[in-house]
Amino acid sequence: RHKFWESQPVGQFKDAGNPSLLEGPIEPPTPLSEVKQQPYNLPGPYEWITCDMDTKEMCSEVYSLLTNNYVEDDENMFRFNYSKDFLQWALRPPGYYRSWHIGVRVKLSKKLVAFVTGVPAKIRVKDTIVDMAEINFLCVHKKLRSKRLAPVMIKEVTRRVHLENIWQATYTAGVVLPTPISTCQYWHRSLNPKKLIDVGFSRLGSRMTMSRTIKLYKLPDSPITPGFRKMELRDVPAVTRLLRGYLKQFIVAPDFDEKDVEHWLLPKEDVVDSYLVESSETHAVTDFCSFYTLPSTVIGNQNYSILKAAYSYYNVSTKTPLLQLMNDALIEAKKKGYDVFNALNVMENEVFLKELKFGPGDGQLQYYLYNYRLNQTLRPSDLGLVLL
Ligand code: NHW
Ligand code: EN5
Repeated sequence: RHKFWESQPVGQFKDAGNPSLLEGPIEPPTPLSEVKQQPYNLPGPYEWITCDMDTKEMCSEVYSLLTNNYVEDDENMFRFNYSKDFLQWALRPPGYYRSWHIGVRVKLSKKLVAFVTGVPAKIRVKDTIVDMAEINFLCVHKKLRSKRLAPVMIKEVTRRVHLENIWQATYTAGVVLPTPISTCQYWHRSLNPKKLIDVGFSRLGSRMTMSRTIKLYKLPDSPITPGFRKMELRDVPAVTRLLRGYLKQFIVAPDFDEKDVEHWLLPKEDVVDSYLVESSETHAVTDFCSFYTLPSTVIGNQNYSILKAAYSYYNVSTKTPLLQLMNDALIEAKKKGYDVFNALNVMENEVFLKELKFGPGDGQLQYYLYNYRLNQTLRPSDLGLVLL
């Protein structure tokens, strides 16, 4: 069934629930001198490149490959359209390795035809903080699909991660592979219902008119919570404390320091938005919410070419009810012109999804660990991790 994945150090379907298998690394690290020093072989016409994401030219090439060939929904109506600024942000966090930004070109034409990336992250699994790679943006050009290029891409990124003495990874995918640590559901909150219906993202409910639908999803013009404002650089220490305290309760979560919070959560226009609640009395930061911007190309529509989507990222409530905090996030996203606000049922998100009129999507997201065994499937609410 899974010729490639059956050969990899990942939990296998046949091992599910076998208590004699211990939690933790599946294979021990090998001495660095034993890591393969040469890249894996590619079919003759292709060559490996390391992508320098500092340059506009490289960013543009990657952007074009992904914009035309990356993830689509199951009916091929929408395709993720990560912006160049987003890619630069996603791929250059603190401590990133340029060697983990891997491309494949056609030797003759120099055309970029495949891509995969890793970025380093400290991920806590239960009580253990593990140095990992977060693997993302695996993409093979549509014309080169089903030629077993993906396993070569995965083996090559694995090799380059090993060369940095890192032996575990985490990744998410829409497809089921051996074997998910958790299966999560996408939920969607309409902000611009008329456009969503026009492009086929959502459907007019039965016994609903367009004007009733628009009214149903109406939001106030500005946030309701006193002290709600955009996060600033000076807030990094307080937000780091708040977030670290919050993420402790989850079984799998990132271990963020101040440098990470500055990178991942300080607002960056059209990439990541973060808000907090500052107490008027103590000036303490009591609550936090954030979302990232990931538009999708609308594949065959006469009227619209882009769907502007916000994705719920990290949220923490200690004083403001999470419901009210997220309602304020929806209001900000609406003000900024987003068409839809998406969220996974991870962390405590279940408490606001239905109440704030999110509806379940047709997509799921599987979470995975590489070379790390967990003896239980986790509930989405056990996950404190959001990958881009
Ligand atoms: S998930 C998004 C992945 N990208 C897309 O869906 C874009 C559109 N699709 C494509 O570009 C986020 C191609 O269809 C891809 C597959 C490239 C997906 N993950 O070349 P073949 C990520 O980026 C397996 C892992 O013939 P293809 C996370 C498949 O099961 N494996 O297929 C990435 C089969 O193996 P099997 C996937 O369609 C995590 C084999 O690939 C996969 O031309 C990567 C077939 O290869 C997926 N999303 O290309 C793992 N989709 O055993 C990182 C298919 O079943 C692991 N496959 O025979 C950790 C590494 C680091 C470790 C460090 C210690
Ligand atoms: C790793 N970082 O399927 C990323 N999206 O539900 C890779 N559906 O947008 C992970 N099919 O349900 C990839 N509208 C996994 C996701 C791939 C993309 C994907 C789904 C998630 C999605 C939409 C559009 C469906 C179009 C037809 C959807 C319904 C919305 C409706 C709004 C009103 C209330 C009820 C729900």
